[in-house]
Amino acid sequence: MHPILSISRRTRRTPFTEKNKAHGVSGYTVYNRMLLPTVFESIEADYHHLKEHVQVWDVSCQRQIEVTGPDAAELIQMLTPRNLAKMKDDQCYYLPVVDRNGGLLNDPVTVKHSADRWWISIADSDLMLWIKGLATGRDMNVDIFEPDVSPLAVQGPKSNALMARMFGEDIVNLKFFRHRKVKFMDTEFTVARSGFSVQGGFEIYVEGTQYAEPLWDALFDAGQNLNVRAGCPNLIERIEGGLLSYGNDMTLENTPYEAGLGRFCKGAAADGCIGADVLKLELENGPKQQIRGLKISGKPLPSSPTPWPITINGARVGQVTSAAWSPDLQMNIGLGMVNAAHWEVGSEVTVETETHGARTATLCGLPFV
Ligand code: THG
Repeated sequence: MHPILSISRRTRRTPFTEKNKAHGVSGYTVYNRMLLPTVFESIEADYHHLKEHVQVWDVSCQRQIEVTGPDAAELIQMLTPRNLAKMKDDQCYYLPVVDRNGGLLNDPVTVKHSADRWWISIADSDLMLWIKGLATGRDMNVDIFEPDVSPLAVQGPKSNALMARMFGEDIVNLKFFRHRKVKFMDTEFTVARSGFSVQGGFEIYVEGTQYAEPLWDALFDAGQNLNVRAGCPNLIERIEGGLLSYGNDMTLENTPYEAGLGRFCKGAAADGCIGADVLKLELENGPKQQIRGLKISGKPLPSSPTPWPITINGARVGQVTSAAWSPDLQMNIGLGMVNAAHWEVGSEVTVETETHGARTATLCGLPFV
């Protein structure tokens, strides 16, 4: 028997929950204490559709933390080793956020509206408490709160076509990780070119609940002959694309260098962010382990909530944290942390699955596609 997950008021619904149901959602997870769809038809069918057409995703669980006030820019820079000095008011940045040990607290997308108004679009951890604590401890002049904003992603190769029909041709000129305002009915929304797939697309930051269902319906009306469907972040597609999931592929136990996010940490020491000295040392000495892709042999493997040990001659050298069968690559692909002594791309390792025995695997770089 499969036990069910009981949902109560503590698990927040979203402004799109009824729409997901109407469009056949068949699996959910909980993310930032909010519902996040994981499956509609099947993970494989959803995957093929995402790579060919266009999908509308309820990613309301990517909650925003709004930071406003004269000290906002200074506070945000304290959070991250990524240098924000050149960030423009219409940019989004992917930001590693670390503690004093260099451990990852979250990996949000940050939306800069102006020097004194930011949204931090968080992954699954209680980052607002950390930020409020810092601001309190340093007596900074800022307001920090979770606004009523629910991101709706439009992802897939036909996302340009759908967004152009909705908001006018000029929207296709929006560059990667830039944002602008678009009009809808008698309101306007921030739209960015971003999203948790590598198929291309947009994220609409829907403010309030009043316009959520009308916006959803308008997208489906406009996308009818584009074969638009309701969808969600897809496990297979995001592994192929090398997109990491906080809490799965990296946790507080990992540094940004271990997670392969070193390219987002330039200037860490110079900017004196929290954890800068630890990260500087790690940059000099190299991390003790690092994320790798794994090509795992044999028949399709199910995904597992428990990491699979990676071994060489019986000795543990790492663990697989996400895995799936890729229909397009016709192999099992995975993401895992591997110790420095064994992390060379091309190395042969063994993956000890829980239910399907030991499989040979080869380490590779990311992304897969
Ligand atoms: N969109 C928004 N908020 C989010 C996510 C999102 N918050 C939670 C979670 N997803 C954060 N994680 C990621 C991980 C990767 C990317 C975005 C969010 C991503 N990475 C690209 C890459 O690694 O190739 C590009 C990064 C860059 O060049 O800046 O897009 O999806 N709003």
